[in-house]
Amino acid sequence: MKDLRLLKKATALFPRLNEKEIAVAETVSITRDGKGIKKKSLRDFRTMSLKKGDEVILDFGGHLVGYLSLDFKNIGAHADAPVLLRVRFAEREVELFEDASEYSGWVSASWIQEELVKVDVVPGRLDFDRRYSFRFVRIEVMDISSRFDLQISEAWAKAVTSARDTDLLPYESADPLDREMDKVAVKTLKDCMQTVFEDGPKRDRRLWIGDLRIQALANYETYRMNDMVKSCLYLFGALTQENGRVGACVFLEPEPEVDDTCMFDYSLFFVVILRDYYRKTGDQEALEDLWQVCRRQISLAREGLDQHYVVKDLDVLGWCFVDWNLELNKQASAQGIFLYALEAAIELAEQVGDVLSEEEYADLYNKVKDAANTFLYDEKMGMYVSGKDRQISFASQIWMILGNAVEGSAALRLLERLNGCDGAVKMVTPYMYHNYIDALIKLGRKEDAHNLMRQYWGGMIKNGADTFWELYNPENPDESPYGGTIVNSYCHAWSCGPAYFLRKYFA
Ligand code: RAM
Repeated sequence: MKDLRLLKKATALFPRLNEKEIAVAETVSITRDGKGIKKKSLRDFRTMSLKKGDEVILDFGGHLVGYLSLDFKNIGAHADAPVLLRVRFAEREVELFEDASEYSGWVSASWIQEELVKVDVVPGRLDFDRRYSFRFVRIEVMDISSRFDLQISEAWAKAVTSARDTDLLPYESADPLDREMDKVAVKTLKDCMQTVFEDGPKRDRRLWIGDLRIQALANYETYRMNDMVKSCLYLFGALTQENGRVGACVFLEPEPEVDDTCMFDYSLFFVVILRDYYRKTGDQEALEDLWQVCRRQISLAREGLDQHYVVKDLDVLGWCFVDWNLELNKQASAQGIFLYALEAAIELAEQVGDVLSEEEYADLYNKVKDAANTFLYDEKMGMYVSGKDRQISFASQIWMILGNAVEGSAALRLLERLNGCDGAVKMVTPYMYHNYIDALIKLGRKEDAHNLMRQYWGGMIKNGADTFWELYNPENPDESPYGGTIVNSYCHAWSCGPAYFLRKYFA
């Protein structure tokens, strides 16, 4: 379904992209042995004379999203044949050690940031048309005539983002790690801020709703580009699926269009994002324009309940996202997320003056909450269970806490039991860790939240992150669920939460 009126409002609010030229910081060599990856400074690339088989690695000194340009010169005879180059772009050094031809994961290999290019005219310039997300560029001379050598006489990148540094609110802290976490989180957010809030500028380069929820929160504490949040909300609201469901993500090109992926939790987050946006801005126009979309999400989620008001568990892969963990059963998390979204819907119903919906949702909330505590709570274990195998997971407990199925000291005791429960299915993404931090803060366990943030996001920093990653397993930092780090995203929106938490709760 396309609502052209809403779509027009969405596109009218698209931000302008700002460009900045970035110079190469260093020419480096990057090697790996049993002890890890070593980066060494080399003499400047502009002085190198490259023959067949030679290579050069440029370090731009920090993560950027944009377009690379190279100037070339020939040394020796007039160029009598094209130069064949392989150019690889990497957000982290580790990606440079992977061979794209060996990649066989399930995410399309076309995401791999690598190009084979022919340079026909030397001396001349090569401007890359495709936008890349990178810090390192490795250029290999695959073939060149023996009558001349290649010199890269200049290299620079045009970085693009819609975030404006001048708008960034200051953050102060006496603690160096907190400052660093904030800096890296802000940079993550900034590089994901393009025409829309992208999930990752390397992959998937589009607007996903789960990521948007966290980006919007971080944005309110940093760049405050609230119209950009509004634009994204209108995009989702304008481009729903056939039955009116908000899709999990939206494409912009060639025309704005909703994806056919839908997820129980992601559709509901539309309501939550609008509530957060409304709290920040008091934008009555947006609330009135988008209220019916919210109502539809609630009624679709309601159709997913059984006769006892329990979310029906489904066997369909990806029916509800929650976390990138294929082992995880999503039922109890979905129940908690429904409660969480219902609370937002009740608040919005009141603001928009829809008394009937407000009453209906309050009643539904109580029923879904009772159902959670009657059918999804195991008295003996003292924990929420999910699915027919009664799985216990961090995600289930966290979402029940965030949805207020359990509160106060009872919720604190639940968390204690959870931490003592060896078999509980763990969290695998910064996205789910974000929700855990949120739950800890909600229960007044600020110090624990802070420590965990320092451990988890601080762990990425220790591993050299200058933007935060899509996935991080402290026990195996280079893990990839996709079959190779070359398709992992190392600047990923849902990881930017520390900028929100630190500024809002720890400043
Ligand atoms: C990943 C995306 C995005 C996330 C979805 C569910 O592929 O990168 O961040 O929201 O999956």
